[in-house]
Amino acid sequence: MSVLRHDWQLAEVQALFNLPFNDLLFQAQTLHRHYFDPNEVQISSLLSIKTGSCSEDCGYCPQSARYDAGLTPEALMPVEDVLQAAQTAQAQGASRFCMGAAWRQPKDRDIERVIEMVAGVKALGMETCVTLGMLSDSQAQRLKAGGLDYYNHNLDTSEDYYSEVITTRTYQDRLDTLARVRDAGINVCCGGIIGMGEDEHDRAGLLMQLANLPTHPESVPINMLVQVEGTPLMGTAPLDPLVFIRTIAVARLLMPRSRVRLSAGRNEMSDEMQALCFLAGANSIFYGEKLLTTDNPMTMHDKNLFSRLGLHSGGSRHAFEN
Ligand code: SAM
Ligand code: DTB
Ligand code: SF4
Repeated sequence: MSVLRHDWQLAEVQALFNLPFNDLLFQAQTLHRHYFDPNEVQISSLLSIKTGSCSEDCGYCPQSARYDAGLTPEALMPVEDVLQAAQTAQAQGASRFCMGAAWRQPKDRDIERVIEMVAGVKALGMETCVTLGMLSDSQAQRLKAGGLDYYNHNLDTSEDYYSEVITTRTYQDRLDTLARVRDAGINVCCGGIIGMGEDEHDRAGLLMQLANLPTHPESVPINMLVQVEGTPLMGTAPLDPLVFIRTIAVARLLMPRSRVRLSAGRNEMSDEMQALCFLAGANSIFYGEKLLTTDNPMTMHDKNLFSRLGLHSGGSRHAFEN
């Protein structure tokens, strides 16, 4: 039906964004059905394994040491506590457990502790994902040897808008880490944040960058900015929900075989907006009452939403639907 392309031009991506809404959603849903069960949504749960005191200046992030978002910093968690949280997430229906650390980059000794966590989570029968910041070649290879399934590292926005949001590392630093993860043979989870004051050309630019990577990321998280008091991006003009839904649809069209994850920001979305995101081709969510530090919808609410939409969670469907 379609070949996977890696040579998208900005004008082509902008033209998709500008299609009549019904045409865009129809195209995205049609392609989605070609590659996926349209009623299956993969469920990941997140845990912050090291919280706050981060040296970076990402303007959206409550974990930066530069902003006072009122959160209590926490050192790297003990392995047993992480495995306890993973078991709880699995019992609630998650098939993948994603562990996030507020680091610019991990130290080699941190990697060893994270690998113990990965081994423990895998032993439960869950897929593993970690997001630890920038990696060296040897750290990426060490994580692969330790059995890691996915590494999350986001481009966050377009190359042009990037320096408005982050100054302590470059776009190229991010592309370099993504290449190291890919070369190590780890699945790539890479996406961005919508609603940071960027314009249409930046949203198209972000998706174009993701689709033009040598291999499409297996997983593409599309986050809607969670505005946190104390961060520079607090007070950004709210995004038109229809623009967010269009972004999901264009991601689906550009990366037809990837899991597009409706990520942060669901707590601020109506059920109807989420339903349109699933129609546009989103087929993964973060599930559980916390993202890393901010609130996510209540689990009962999500179970009820899945039931009302006739969605199921594939492999873990029974646990999720109970
Ligand atoms: N410190 C590591 C890093 O930045 O690569 C890993 C953790 S970091 C919190 C992971 C991602 O969470 C960021 O790249 C960003 O896309 C997303 N994120 C953080 N704060 C957010 C917010 N307030 N709203 C939406 N997404 C956010
Ligand atoms: C991603 O793209 N979104 C997740 C995950 N990858 C690590 C993180 C969202 C964080 C939202 C703000 C918070 O809870 O601190
Ligand atoms: Fe640190 Fe990651 Fe937050 Fe940036 S997004 S401040 S690197 S925790």
